[in-house]
Amino acid sequence: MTIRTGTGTHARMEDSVLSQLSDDSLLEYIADLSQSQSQLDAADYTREQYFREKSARQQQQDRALQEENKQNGVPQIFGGCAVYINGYTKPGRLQLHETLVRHGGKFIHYLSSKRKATHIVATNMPLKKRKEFANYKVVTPEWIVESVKAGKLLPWQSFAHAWDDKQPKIAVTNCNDPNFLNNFFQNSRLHHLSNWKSNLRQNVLQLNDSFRVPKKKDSLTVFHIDFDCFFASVAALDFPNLDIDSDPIVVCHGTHNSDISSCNYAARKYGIKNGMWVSDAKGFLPQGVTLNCLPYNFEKIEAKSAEFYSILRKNDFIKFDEILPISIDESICVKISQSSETPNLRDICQNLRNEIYKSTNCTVSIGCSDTLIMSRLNLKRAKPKSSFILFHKDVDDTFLSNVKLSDIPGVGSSTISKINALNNQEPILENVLQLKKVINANKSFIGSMTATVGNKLTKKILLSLDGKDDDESLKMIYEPINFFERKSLSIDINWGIRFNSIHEVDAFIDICTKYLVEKLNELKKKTSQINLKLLKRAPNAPIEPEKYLGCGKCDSMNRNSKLGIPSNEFGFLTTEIKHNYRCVSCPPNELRGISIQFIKLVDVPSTKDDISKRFINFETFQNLPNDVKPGFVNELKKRKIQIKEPKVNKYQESFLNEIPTQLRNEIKKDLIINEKIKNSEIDRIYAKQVQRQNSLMNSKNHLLGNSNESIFESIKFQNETSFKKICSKIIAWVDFTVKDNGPHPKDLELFENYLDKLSDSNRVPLILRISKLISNELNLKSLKYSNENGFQIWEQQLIKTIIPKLMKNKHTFQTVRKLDLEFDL
Ligand code: DCP
Ligand code: MG
Ligand code: MG
Repeated sequence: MTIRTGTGTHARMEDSVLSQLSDDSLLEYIADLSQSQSQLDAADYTREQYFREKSARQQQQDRALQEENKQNGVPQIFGGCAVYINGYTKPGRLQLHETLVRHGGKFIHYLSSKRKATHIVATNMPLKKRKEFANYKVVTPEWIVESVKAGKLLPWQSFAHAWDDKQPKIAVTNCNDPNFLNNFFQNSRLHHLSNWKSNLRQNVLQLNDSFRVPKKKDSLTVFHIDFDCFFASVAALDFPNLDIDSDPIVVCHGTHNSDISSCNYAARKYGIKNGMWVSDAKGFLPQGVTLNCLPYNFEKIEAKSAEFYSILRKNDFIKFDEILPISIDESICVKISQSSETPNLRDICQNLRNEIYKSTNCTVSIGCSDTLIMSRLNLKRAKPKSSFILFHKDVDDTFLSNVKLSDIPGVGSSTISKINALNNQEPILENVLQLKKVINANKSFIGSMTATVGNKLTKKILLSLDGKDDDESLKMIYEPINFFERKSLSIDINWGIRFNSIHEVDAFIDICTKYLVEKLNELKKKTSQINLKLLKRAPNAPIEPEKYLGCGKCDSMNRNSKLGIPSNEFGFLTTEIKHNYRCVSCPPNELRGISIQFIKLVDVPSTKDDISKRFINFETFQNLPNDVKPGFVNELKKRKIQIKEPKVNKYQESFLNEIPTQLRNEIKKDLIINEKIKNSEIDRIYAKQVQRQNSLMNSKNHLLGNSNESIFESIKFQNETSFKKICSKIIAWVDFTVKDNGPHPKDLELFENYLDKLSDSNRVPLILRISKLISNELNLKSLKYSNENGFQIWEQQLIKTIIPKLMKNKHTFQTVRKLDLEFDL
């Protein structure tokens, strides 16, 4: 049978239509065509026409069916949806078609540019099709089935194909793409959270005028206010069909291998928790209950949060003295209590909650008390959609029995298991009341707790049993500016990291550093410490983890460097980080995550101070050892530090004028030196450098036994004490004995003795040095003598005796290697 294809461009378009057909529809088409062939005016009838006619016929039938169902009161939940069904589906195409039409949807016969489908339904989605359908909402047939069951249109995202799990949905998936970082940030909730938090905190610092910081003697009322399942509530606003109170809703990037950032209380009812994987969460639901997976709406989240904070600042019920930002969805508000009035806290909480709901359409819960810890515990108790008020003096056993140990801030699973171990696991302590009883029954328990979890935490836990705060937590209230000040800055990427070469890693480090330096400059800060944290694929983990471009199971490695002086210079910082990368052993292709932290931020002095400090005295420079001068000249130029003589200040000037010239010059010199020590950065760099060199020298001397201060004696071998000479002797010895029957057993015994002494006194690098020398020597001789008895004895000696001595002292070996000692032998 031949099928007419028309001509020219027309024909090409038709081919594209054909290629979109599933096997079923193609067969259907051929059958149809052959049946009606006799009726056709063969010359004009093209596939295009055929489909148009068939489609029109079909739509007519569909409309009739739809109308009938509508009359019978079948809910028209798919109104506005135009659905194309691709390929083999389960349930089958006909059944889906009918279900869809009965419930108000439009069935699209074939895809063309003219006829836009709103959704594509498919059970399987081969790679080629994924690309082709990249701009469509592609769902599994369950979307239709489950929506009908639920009697309402469920969000398509919950049924999107698993390949939607790529975290950033935009096509930039390569960490070597210059836009990668922006893309990652746009889609990373953790990045958003940390950014929002720091902006909120920055605002606190700026708004400090409108604050009234309480004094220690003031009595306080603390309101801890937090949105209920914040991301989920905000996301649900875009899906009016869903009921936040009864439909299980989660917010995540995909429908399978992605984690849940927020789940609503209807989902929590089944055991689902924030942070779980979607695929795991689905397993918690009984049959017939659908998990609604909604996408992030970062813009809306930010807007809702802004409304929230604005109501806290301005409302008709209470003027807070402090509004402390804990996070995007959470604030601690403090009111200094006036003894003259007793406010109706219940009303205040209720009014605040109403007001926030009116404005944001999302609910908050409030914990209210006279201490921080109690307001936090009350908040837990209040959740969701309510408030709870209890002052610390009213804490009773019933309340404590409802507080889990993990509810106390700073108490995590490790602390809990330590405490349980102290109690011999009998009974397992779950709530705070149980702990209180153990402590009351056994006064020595506090001592044991202090010894295992530390003094600070023990104190904090004991205080919270009485609903009281520790001093550390109270700093938030009494020193808010200091508390909320930015103390570190970081970038953390654990998705999409795939490198092939060190150059790619370096380029990426440049991008990250540039980002951090921009932030530093915005904050007008410098960093004095850098930490590089890497995630390296765990040895047993697959090359590609389940989560698309995720980090999978990893080992984490860390490298910290304290900078001699705080810096905000891109070149300097990025070099330091690249150096750190080279210090940890992680090949580029094993890297799965990079995190860079700038720790201990310090203020950049105002420009005026800065300039006055940016000089170095000529004498200081002159006094530097000649070999370090050129290096410093470059460094000074780079930092725009000038070499010049500082002026003596006015007071000093008038004092100096009073004394005889000779003496005056002496004193002036002294003053200048002192001034320079106080002011110039270079002295500190220099002092650091000298200190570092000295400590290297000391280690080296110690190892070689050269130093007078070394507590170890130099070790003798063959009546030699100089390590250099000992090495020469060993080489000569090897050289002489590889050729025939090998070293004399007696000599070997003495040699081994010497190695043991080195090892026992932690001089492992020297053993390393010796083993390298012998190994080199054997390599050189291998061509000629590898069959000789002597050669083989030496080889065995190296592998069985010398190298094991290195491993015996593995710890020292590694530490010393880190020092990177060079022996000039
Ligand atoms: N969030 C996140 N990842 C985290 C912590 C928080 O994505 N590791 C987001 C999602 C949350 C929002 O921040 O919705 C607020 O965090 P909460 O801890 O307040 O959690 P919820 O508001 O979701 O729930 P709850 O009702 O328990 O406050
Ligand atoms: Mg919350
Ligand atoms: Mg919160």
